[in-house]
Amino acid sequence: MRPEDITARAAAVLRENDMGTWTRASPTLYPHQWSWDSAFIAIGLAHLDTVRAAGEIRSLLDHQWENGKIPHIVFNPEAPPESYFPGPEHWASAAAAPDVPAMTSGLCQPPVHALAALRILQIAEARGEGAARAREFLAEVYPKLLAWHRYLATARDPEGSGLVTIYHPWESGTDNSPRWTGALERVEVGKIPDYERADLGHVEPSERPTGYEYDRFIWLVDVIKGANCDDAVLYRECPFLAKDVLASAILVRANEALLEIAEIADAPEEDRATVRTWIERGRKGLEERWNPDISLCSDYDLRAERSLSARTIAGFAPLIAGGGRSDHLGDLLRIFDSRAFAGNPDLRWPLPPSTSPGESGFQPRSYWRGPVWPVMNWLLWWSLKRSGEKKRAAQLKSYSLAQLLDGCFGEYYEPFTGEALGSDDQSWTAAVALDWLADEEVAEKP
Ligand code: 9WN
Repeated sequence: MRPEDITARAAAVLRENDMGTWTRASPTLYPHQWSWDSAFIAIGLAHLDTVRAAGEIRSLLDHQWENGKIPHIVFNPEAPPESYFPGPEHWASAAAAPDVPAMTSGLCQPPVHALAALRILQIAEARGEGAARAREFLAEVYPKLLAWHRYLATARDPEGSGLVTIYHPWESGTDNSPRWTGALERVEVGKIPDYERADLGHVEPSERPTGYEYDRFIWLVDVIKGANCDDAVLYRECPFLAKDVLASAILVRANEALLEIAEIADAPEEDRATVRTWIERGRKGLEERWNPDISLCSDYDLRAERSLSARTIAGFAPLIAGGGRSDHLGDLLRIFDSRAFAGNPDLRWPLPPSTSPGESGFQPRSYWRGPVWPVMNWLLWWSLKRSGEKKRAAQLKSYSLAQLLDGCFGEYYEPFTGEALGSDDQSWTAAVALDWLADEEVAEKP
């Protein structure tokens, strides 16, 4: 593909996956609407049509739970039951409570939504069209975003630690990452009925989580359903209970975006004071999870009361949250450039693998255990830019775009060969490409 064709191809991928008011994550592997995918997709869509981009987030928020939770999947009623497992029928019993919207999963994913919503306005301003409507949209969704962040700051952080608790690796969005190996090993699988994995019909099994991992994923879904997704019960009983530093870092930045949205929505000062407390608490919580042995941030297993110290891209959480200690930023940049990540001399492109090649759980083809994820590079690029690391950011962007010249818009890439893996025509890959390509024009507050 020629560089000048990327924009048109990326737009075509989003069109192909457009289901009218929402976008499926990919054409076959993921026929539903995923929470954090949708947020990234909205950023890409905004470069094509800011009204449609706002609609993407609105359609997700239409399925928000009463308690503020944004479900990790909103199921497509038209998708055949065998197209994705576990599908809506599997989750139905969790939605027993009358206030739970039908056709949603009971989990959640990292809170990128406020960032995406605000970016729609920034893009509208850069394009010189639709800014007034984007502002109206932000005022409209502000209470929902506030409720979402409040849910994360309370039900998912009863300790007031500033860190988000998850009940399932799917909630981290980095499902089979070595981040969770230790915590998953401690999960004893109970009785689960036979199940058939739909993903293996679409993707090479070596590129997907293993059967061992899936049994634990499905067992945890059953435990969560069995507790009717009640956070207090899950806090007591869920065998997997962990503090996720990546989701927590994203929440810090999302809260900063929410403060800007609060201004547009003319929200009461009391709300803003609360959001400022969450930001402060989040940065403090991440500081406490700094692991000097690996110069990265570590997740925490609340059940085993111990650190989960794998070297993965989630460890860059303080860079993503921003505003942390400058000596830690220096350490993070050193690790980022080192052979543990983007400086590894064997890489096809100097782009950080999802798991460090020096880590024992590293596997270059297996999903979050090693492949390079364009969407993660977008997050790191955006964070580097916001930290004033313009040169590194520019390099990350240009190599990421070079990687996408294969025209596959892969879900993830083999780090040493650059081969596209997982699903092709993955919506969020196309979306971040569109944002990279339009980058120069979009202004953001530092
Ligand atoms: C489970 C849709 C989602 C992403 C996740 C990614 C993968 C699902 C799966 O696909 O997870 O939620 O079936 O493997 O890990 O980050 O949101 O693209």
